Amino acid sequence: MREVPFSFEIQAPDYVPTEYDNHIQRKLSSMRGQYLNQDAYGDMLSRDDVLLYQVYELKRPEIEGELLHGISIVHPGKVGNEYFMTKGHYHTILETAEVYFTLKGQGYMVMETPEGDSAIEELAKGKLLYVPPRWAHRSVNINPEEDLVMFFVYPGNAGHDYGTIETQGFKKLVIEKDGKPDIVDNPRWTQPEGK
Ligand code: S6P
Ligand code: ZN
Repeated sequence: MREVPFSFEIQAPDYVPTEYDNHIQRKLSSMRGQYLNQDAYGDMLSRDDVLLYQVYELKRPEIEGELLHGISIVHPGKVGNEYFMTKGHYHTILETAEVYFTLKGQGYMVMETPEGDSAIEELAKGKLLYVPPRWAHRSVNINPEEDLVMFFVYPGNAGHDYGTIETQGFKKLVIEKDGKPDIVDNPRWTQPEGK
């Protein structure tokens, strides 16, 4: 791993970085239990294990002081009426933030805290989103035609905690209603204990 400054390019139209170390491809089968409409999920999976999103990461030491960074690409589509989205996670070290800069497409970042606070911010080309420490985050692509492409950067020691979200999802869901995105309560979600 290089210990000298380096640079690379992230260019339209596909925004795949000219340098990367890991290429993660998350398919429908890795999202079991995440979409509200389980029948639609099962039907879709029986036809094809669709590619939902991809992440290109540059490898850096996972220690305080380093910055992990790369590109995430969420493809367009829906499971039932719920848009394609990332799994979503808390950082293992809760007190670590993250920055997302949208390069292409349209979507929402769905966020919440362990105390049950919830927030949703629009993602659109040219917009920068700051996700403060303690906020779990999931990106959702609401454009039926286009990829949602974002550059992200976060502390090297942050780590990923997927378990909490896998268990109960996020408090809010982004679904399509009458041809438009709509934000609704997740009926599976419950207030965290003692909050
Ligand atoms: C990592 C950062 C992104 C996500 C990516 C995929 O902290 O938030 O790189 O990993 O957007 O989402 P997920 O929830 O599958 O890791
Ligand atoms: Zn993150």
